[in-house]
Formats: sequence, C-alpha cells, structure tokens
Amino acid sequence: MNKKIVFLILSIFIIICLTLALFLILKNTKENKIILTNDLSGKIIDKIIEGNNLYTKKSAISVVSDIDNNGSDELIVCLASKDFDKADSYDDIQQAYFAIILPKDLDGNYYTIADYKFSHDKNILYEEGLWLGIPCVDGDVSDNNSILANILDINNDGKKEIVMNMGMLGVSDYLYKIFIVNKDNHTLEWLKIADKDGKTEDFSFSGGARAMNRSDFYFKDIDRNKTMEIIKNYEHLVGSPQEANVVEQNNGENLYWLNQPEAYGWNGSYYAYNQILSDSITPKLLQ
Ligand SMILES: [Ca+2]
Ligand SMILES: [Ca+2]
Repeated sequence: MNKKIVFLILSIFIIICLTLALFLILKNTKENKIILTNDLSGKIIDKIIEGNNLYTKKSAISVVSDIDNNGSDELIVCLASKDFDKADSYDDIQQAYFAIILPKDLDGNYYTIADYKFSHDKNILYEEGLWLGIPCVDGDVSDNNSILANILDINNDGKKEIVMNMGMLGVSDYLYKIFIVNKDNHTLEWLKIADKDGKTEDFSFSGGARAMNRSDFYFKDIDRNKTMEIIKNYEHLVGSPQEANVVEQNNGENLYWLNQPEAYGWNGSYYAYNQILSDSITPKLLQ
C-alpha cells in the first residue's frame, strides 16, 4: 500500500516537473523568436544565392509578412537570374526564383517553406511575347480595397494569399497573378478562377488605362459572407448618356462610361463568376 502511495506521489511529481519543463521550453522558444530585420533578410538572401549560384542579389525583391498568422513573419523573396546583371534587354533574362522563407538563426540560415521557379518554358514570364520583368510583391498593405493590397487573406482561411505583380505588359498595361501558399505540402499554387462559362484557369488579370477603356481589380466582401470577392472592373468610353452608367467631368465636358464589373466569389476551392453579385455592383443607369 505504502509502495503504491510512494509511486503515486512520485508519478505526480514527475508529471509536474515535465509540465514545468515543457512550459519553460515553450516560453523560451517564444522569447527567442527570430525577428526578421533588413540585416537578417539580407543575410538570408546571400545564403540563397550562395546555395544555387543562379541568381543575383542585385535583382532581389523582398518583403516580410506573417502569411499563416502564427505570430512569426516569413520572408518573401523574388530573385532574377544572374543574366539580369548583363542583360541588354529583358529578353535575356532566363528565369526568376520566388520563395517563402523562415529564418533558422541570426546567421542567415533558413528553412524554405515553399518556392517556385519562373521560367520561359512555363510561359509565365512572357505574355503575348512580351517580357514582364521580375515578378514581385509590393508589400503588406492594409488597404484591402486596392490592387496594392498584395499580401492578404482573400478567402478567409487564416492564411494570406500573395498577389504577384508580374510587371508591365506594355506602356499602360500590367499583369497580376495570385499565389496560394500551401504550407502543409510546401507548394505554391496558383489561385484558380472560373469564368462565366464555368471554365477554370489560373487567376490572371491584365489591366490598365487606354483612351477608350480602362480596367483594374480589387478585393471586397460585397455580400458580407466573410470571404472577399474578386472584382474585375471594366469601363468603356461610350458616345452617349443613354449607353452610359458613369459620367465623368473632364475640363468642363462630360465623358460617358459604361462600367461593367465582374464579381467572382469563393466556393471553397476556387473563385467563380457570380452574375447576381456582378449586377449588384453595376452602377445604376442614368435617367
Ligand atoms: Ca487565404
Ligand atoms: Ca464575400
């Protein structure tokens, strides 16, 4: 009986000790969380370049964001190949590297959460035969009603998507694509979108402003279901107020625009065109 009591007391004591040890380890880990500074980001980029010898620091574009909302920032880095240094034209640049990185220590050692190689053969850096530049994200911007909001949780699953600026298509057009970070299987996947006919493809938006038409896109939860819709906003200049639903004053003259936005809602797997939501944001026709 006494042996049993001693055993019980010892067991409780051991459990208390183990719990205390675990608590101290967790507390210590939390306190030692590595903060990504510019200096550390620079060291990590140096290590990436050392590691594969294909890319140049000169082209490095990096931003910091807590992609999975776990309290630690990840480093998001884009690098163009070494050719960038000596390229006469963008056509000479062969590839670009994109990675989500977590620091391992203060010396620049790192874990790669997921990465992606852009290359000509994947036909991503080229659209219609034009080089688009180094893919990049412009920063973690809080304005979620703008194409400048480049790292944000669009579909409300607790993980941020990365809106990637693929660069200019021409004088006035630009191209954007959206990455989903799948941390569980270490992949970066393109966000899918289904058009009016139900055809699904990688999300891609090329827009800009020209004399007769202009377009942009933004994210907004228009039906208040907690996930943001993607709105592709198209406007065409038309000849008369009867055809228009937007009037713009320009040096004392009226310009008549037909605004035809397209709203796409999250269905759990991809974004799909939604006629009702699209109609709900179309401006009312003029009297
Ligand atoms: Ca998300
Ligand atoms: Ca919504």
